[in-house]
Amino acid sequence: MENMFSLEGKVALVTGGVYGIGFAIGKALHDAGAKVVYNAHTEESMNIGAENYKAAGIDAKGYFCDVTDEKSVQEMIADIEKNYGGVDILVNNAGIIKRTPMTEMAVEDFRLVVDIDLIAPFICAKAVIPGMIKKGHGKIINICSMMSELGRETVSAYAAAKGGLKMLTRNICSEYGDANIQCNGIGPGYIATPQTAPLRERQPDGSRHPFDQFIIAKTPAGRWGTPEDLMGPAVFLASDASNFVNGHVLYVDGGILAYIGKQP
Ligand code: NAP
Ligand code: GCO
Repeated sequence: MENMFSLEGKVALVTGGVYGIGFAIGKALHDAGAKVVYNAHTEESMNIGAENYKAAGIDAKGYFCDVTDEKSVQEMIADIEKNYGGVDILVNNAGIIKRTPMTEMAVEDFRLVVDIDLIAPFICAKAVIPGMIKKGHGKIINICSMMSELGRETVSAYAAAKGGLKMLTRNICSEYGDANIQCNGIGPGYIATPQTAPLRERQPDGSRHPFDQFIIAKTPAGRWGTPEDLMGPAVFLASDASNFVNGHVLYVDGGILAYIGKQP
């Protein structure tokens, strides 16, 4: 059983894997035996990534690369192939959110969210699939969201992109399943990371943010998730243990999607 979860000899690329969910997944894949490679698109994030992996005692390789830039992604993948033998596991983690009511949202902002959260996973998957076909195996994990299923005020672009990412996941499965490539999603619930920090800010009187209270009440587990909650599911979907799981989104949400909510 233990060997089914081993990633020994595998190379894993985690996009934007410098902190938050991406870093926790990078660490999990390393702990399971993989060589971890990540990318960042700013000097600051490159430095944070280098410090975080060093502090965790992990010899990870960082690339300076914006996931929306196809040429830069292709160059990164070619370098990984040359120096580490190609990508066995791709985790499309890099992502952003903009919280703006739809009728006030600039089309440029909507496009930017779709560019990073949907088109970049296409660019990265397109870049690694030929190498995976040659190897005879591959795992692609797309980091989806509650918003792959649900809407809410202010997140139209994010929900459109993450809903699209769920369908890109199913389509990669449909198109490349016969090449022994498994493409699945992880749909994290509400996870405490910099992305959600504004939703957890304390109020001037010291009380919890109303959204924070709402999420605690809406989550059967009664708490926010942590990046560490995603480590086991990521190893499962990256390993041989999930070889017949394809086109699936594994929601790791403390039960949010199962729950209608408390009676007022
Ligand atoms: P985060 O803390 O904001 O981290 C996102 C990472 O993506 C950062 O390292 C960021 O780098 C990087 N990134 C953004 N644009 C990029 C680009 N163009 N090229 C390369 N890297 C880029 O977010 P997180 O909460 O860990 O979220 C990680 C993923 O999980 C995202 O896809 C997010 O949508 C998804 N997710 C999060 C939650 C949650 O509750 N936190 C729930 C469901 C899904 P910079 O900081 O340098 O921009
Ligand atoms: C929001 C949140 C979310 C989460 C996450 C939920 O404003 O509603 O930021 O969308 O980050 O993706 O799964």
